[in-house]
Amino acid sequence: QGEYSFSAIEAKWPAVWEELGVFTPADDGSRERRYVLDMFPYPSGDLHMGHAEAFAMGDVVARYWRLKGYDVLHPIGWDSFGLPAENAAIKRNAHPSEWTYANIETQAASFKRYAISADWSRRLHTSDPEYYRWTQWLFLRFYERGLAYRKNSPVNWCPKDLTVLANEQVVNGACERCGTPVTKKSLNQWYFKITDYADRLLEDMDELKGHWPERVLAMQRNWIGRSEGAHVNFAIEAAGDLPARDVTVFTTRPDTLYGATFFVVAADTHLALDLVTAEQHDALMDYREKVKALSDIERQSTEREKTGVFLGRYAVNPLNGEKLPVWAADYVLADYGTGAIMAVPAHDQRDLDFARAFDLPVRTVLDTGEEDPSETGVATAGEGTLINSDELNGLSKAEGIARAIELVEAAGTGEHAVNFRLRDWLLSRQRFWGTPIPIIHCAECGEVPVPDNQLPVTLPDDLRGEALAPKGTSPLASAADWVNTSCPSCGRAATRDTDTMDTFVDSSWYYLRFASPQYTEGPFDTEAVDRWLPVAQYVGGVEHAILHLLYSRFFTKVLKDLGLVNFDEPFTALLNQGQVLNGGKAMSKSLGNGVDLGEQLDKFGVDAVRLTMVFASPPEDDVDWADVSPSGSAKFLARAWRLGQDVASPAGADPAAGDRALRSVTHRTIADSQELLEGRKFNVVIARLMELVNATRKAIDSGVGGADPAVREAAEAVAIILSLFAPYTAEDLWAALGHEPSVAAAAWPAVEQDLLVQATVTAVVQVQGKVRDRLEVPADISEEELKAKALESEHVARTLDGRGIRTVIVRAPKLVNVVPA
Ligand code: ANZ
Ligand code: ZN
Repeated sequence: QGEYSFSAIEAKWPAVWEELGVFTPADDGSRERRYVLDMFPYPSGDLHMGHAEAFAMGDVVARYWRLKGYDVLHPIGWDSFGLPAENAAIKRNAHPSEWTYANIETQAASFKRYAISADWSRRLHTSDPEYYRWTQWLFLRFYERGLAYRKNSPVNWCPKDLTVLANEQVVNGACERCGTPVTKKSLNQWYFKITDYADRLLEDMDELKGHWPERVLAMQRNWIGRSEGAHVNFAIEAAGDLPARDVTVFTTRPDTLYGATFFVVAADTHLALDLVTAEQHDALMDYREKVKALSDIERQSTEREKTGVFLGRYAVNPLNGEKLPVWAADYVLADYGTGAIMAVPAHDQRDLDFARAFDLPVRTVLDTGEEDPSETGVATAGEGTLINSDELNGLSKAEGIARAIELVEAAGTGEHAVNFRLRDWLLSRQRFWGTPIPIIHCAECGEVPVPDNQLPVTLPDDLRGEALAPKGTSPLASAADWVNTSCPSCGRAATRDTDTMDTFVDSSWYYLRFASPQYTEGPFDTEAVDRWLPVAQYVGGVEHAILHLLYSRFFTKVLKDLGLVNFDEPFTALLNQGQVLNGGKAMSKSLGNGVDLGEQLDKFGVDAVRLTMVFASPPEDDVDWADVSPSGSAKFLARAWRLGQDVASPAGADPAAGDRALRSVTHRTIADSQELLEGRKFNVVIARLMELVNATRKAIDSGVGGADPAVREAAEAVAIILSLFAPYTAEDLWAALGHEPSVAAAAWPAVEQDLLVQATVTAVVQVQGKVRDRLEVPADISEEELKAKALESEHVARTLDGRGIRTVIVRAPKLVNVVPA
C-alpha cells in the first residue's frame, strides 16, 4: 500500500526472480520450446540506450511466449574479443582481459537491473578459453574440408588499426571501425571459402521471406551479387617475342559480342604485365603506380574521367574474327569476374566513356529505338532487336544471349557462366585479443593443425601495454615462448601461426553454444541443439544485415554439411529494431547529444524507460528520445499500480457475475493484444493497455465499484499484459491482487469469445435538424469516430450538395447534427 515508488519495487523483485528461476527453461519436453535471442553485446563500457531498446523488444517476445505456455530459451552472453579492449590495454599498460571482464560485470549488473528475463545460468563469453577452444575446433573442421585456407593476395588494410579487413568491413572505401581510407597490401592470409556457399546462401533466402525484413534480404542478395552470363575466350595475337595466348572474359551480355570494339584488362593484374609489349611497358608501369592510390569506389565511379594504357596487342573476337585493341584500365577490377572484359561501348556506359576518351569505335548492335549512343554519349541498355550481328540479327536480347552462348559453346570458345560478387571471407587479423588460429608451421611438414586434444591454444597472459601495440605483424609474434613449439607431426622445432581470427568468427556460432553452454565434448550437444534451434526470433540492429547474419548463415550450412546440425537457416525470424536518436540525430560524442541510460533509469525507473522505448514507435522504427515522455510513462505505471489498491473482491472471485461492459473491454484488449503481439505491433498493445487501465479506473470510480469481480478480472489482465513491458510494476500489482509467486509464472488470460461481441446502438444523423441517415455504431464509439462516420454518409453528402460545413454537433453514441455553412 501507499504511494508508487519505482525504487522500492526495483529493490524487491530481482532476488525473487533469481530464487524462483522463472527464466530458466524446463527443457523437459513438457511444453513446446521456443528460442528468443538478442544479438549479444560487445562489452564496451556500460549498457547504452541502444541496448535498452533492443533488449526491451526481445524481452517482450520472450515474456509473451512464456505466458503463452512455451518453454522459452532466452540466454545472454558477451561477444568479448575485439579491438577496443586491446586499445584500452595498450593505454593502461594492462591485459585486455582486465578491461573486458570488468565491463562485462558492469553490463551484467545493468542487465539484471533492467530486468531482462534471461537465463543467467547459460551466460557465455567468447573470450573464455572454454568457448574459444571450440571456435578453434570448428576452424579445424573447416580446414579439413578445404573451407579454411591461406593465400597470398592483395587485401584491405587499415593503416590506422594496422590490420587487414574483410570486404564486409570496408564501408565506402573506409575502415568500418575507424573511418580511415582503406589501402591494399599483399599478404599471406587465412580465408573461409564462403564463395562455395554463394548459391545456397542465395537460394535459402526463400525460406526467410516474410520472416526477415525485406531490406536485409535485399542487402544480402546484393552482397552475394549473382550474375548470369558467359565466359568467352578471346585469342590474343602474338606480338614480337610474346606468344599468342587466350584470355577469358566474363560477360552478362554475350548477345552484344558483335558490338565489342576493344578489350580491357584490369591494370593492377599480373595479366596486364604478361600481355604488355616492350614498347608499352613503361607506360603501363607509370599507370599502375597511379591506380594504386585509388579505392575501388573511385575506380568504378562513372563521374571520373576514364584513364588507361594501350598494351600493344590485339584480341580476336571468337564470333567474327575481328581484331580488338587490348587496353589496361582501372575501371575494370582485378578481383571481379576474370579481371578482363570485352568492351561494348554502345551498350555499356563505362565502355562508352572510355571509347570517347580514347577515340575508339562505337557499334550499335541492339536497336532499342533510342538515339545513337555514339552521338548522344549515352549507352543504350533496354530491350530491342539485334542488328549488325550476322547470325544473331533479328533476335531479341534474351534470344540473342541464349543463341550466342550456344554458338561459343559449339565452337569451344566459351560457356554459360554464373559469377558472384561475393568474395571469400578474410579471417586473419594481426591483433592480439582474438581466437588464436590453431595451426603450426613446420619447415618439413608445412601447415600442421594443432591436434584436437591440445586445444585450446590459449593466448599468452604475459603480454601487456606496448607489447600489444599494432606493428603490422601480430603482437603474438613477439611472444617467443608462445610462438616456438614443436611440430605435432614430426616433432621438430616449429612455430605457431601468430594471427588471430576475425571476431565475427566467434559470433558465427554462439547461438548454438547457448543450447548447451557447459558442454565439454564438442562445441555443442547436438541433441540440445536439435531441441532448441533454429532460433525462433532473433532481434538486433540492421548494421548486421550483411556481416554477422551472412557469416552465421554460412556457418550453419557448413555445420549441416558436417552433420552437426539438421537445419539450413539459424534464425527463422528476424526483427531489426530502430535506433535511439536524440533530437532527430544518432547519439554521438561529437554532437554532444548522448543520453546516459543509467541516468534515465535513476530518474524515471526501469519500467518507465522500458515502457517508453516500446511505446514510442513500432519496433522497426527509430525512437527519438527528445520526443518521448518517460515521465508520462511513469504516471501511467503509477495509475496501473494503484488499481491493485482498489480491487475489493477476493482472489478467485468469479467474474461472470461482474459488469459486462468492463468485461467486454478487458476481453477485447486481451484478444487484440494477442494479435498485435503476433504482428510485432508492441506499441499499439501499450496504447490498448492504457485504455483498459482507464476503463477500469472509470468503473471503480463510477457505479460499478472496486468490489465488482469484473474489476479484479480487468486488473489481473493489466498485470499480465503489463509484465511484457514493465516487469517490476506488473509483479507488484500481481502481488497486490493476492497472487504468488510471480506474474512471470502466470498464464496469458483466456479470451471469452462471447464478450468480444460489441454492443451497438443506432446513431441518428441530422442535417440542419432533419434526420438524413441512421448508423449502427459501437456503444463506446468516440466523438471523433462518430463524427467521421457521419460525414462519410452519402445521404449527408447529397443533402449538403456541395455546401460547406459550419459546424458539427456530436452527442456520442446517439446523435450527430451537421450545420451547413
Ligand atoms: C559486355 C557487356 C555489354 C557488358 C553490355 C555489360 C553490358 P554484373 O552485372 O555486375 O555482373 N565486367 C565484367 N568483369 C568486370 C570487371 N572485372 N570490372 C568491371 N566490369 C566488369 O556486370 C557484368 C558486366 O560487367 C560484364 O558484362 C562486363 O561487361 C562487366 F552491353 O560484358 B559486360
Ligand atoms: Zn613437421
